[in-house]
Amino acid sequence: MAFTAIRTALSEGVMTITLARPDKLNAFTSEMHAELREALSAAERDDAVRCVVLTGEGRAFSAGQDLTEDRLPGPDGKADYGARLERDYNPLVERLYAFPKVTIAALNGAAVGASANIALACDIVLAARSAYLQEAFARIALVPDAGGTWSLPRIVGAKRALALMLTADQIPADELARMGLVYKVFDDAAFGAEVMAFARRFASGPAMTYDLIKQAVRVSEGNDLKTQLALEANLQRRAGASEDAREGVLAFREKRAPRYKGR
Ligand code: T3D
Repeated sequence: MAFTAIRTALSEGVMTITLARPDKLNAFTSEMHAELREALSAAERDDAVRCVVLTGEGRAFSAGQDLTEDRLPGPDGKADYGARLERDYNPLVERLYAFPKVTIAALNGAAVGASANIALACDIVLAARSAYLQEAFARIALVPDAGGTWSLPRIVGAKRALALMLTADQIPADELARMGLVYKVFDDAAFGAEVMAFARRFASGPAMTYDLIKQAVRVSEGNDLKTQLALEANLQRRAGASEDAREGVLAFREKRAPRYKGR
């Protein structure tokens, strides 16, 4: 499929998906959603892809939903603000949470509205120092969506999440890192190279184990300790039986770097 609203590039096991409507700060359209679905399916299918980086072209990661795009009609034929969420955003967010490979949101610039929350649905968020995140919804009298009311309180606590969502303030990258929303901040000039260097480690890592780690953390919020301990034992059984686990221990004993195959 030829893409127009995004670009994809595969390099050394890292699939970079770039939101590519820079003139409109990479605001999401139906077309962008469709292309992103296609790109994520391709990344999931392709064994050569070990890690997916989602980023934006130009000065923004993405400014959220394209506010000039017509709303989808509801059953009564009137504009229905929930319809696009149900059709496009909710499946995307669920898909990112369940994605079997490591996902990284690389915030090259502003991450606003739904796009801020799409970034938070990725496993790891990296940011350029000039980037900011803005739960901008209340400024246009809308409710945070794309999973923000679920993810933000879990990451920063309910009080801080409410402050971010009620004020709709722009939060700079260094502060995002202090809050735990961003894992690492890199200087703007080195951002692209730093993101690739960071992502490449997952390309040579134990892919199946990463998926199991993600599964464990994904369900931990809803589990009590006993259930989670039992799950860990099961997942460890699976990880321990993998070729990669044998290779990991062997490489340790032989004092060399492991050569993982992802199985
Ligand atoms: O269907 C539904 O609407 C429900 C779903 C909602 C989900 C959401 O994501 S709601 C939140 C939507 N996003 C926003 O409210 C952010 C809107 N944008 C802004 O507030 C500002 O653009 C920024 C603070 C992000 C950046 O400001 P600034 O001054 O750096 O840039 P700018 O000049 O405002 O924007 C540059 C261009 O991008 C400009 O186009 P132009 O005039 O040069 O042709 C601007 O209109 C365009 N742009 C920015 N954001 C959007 C957008 N175009 C369409 N949709 C946008 N969201």
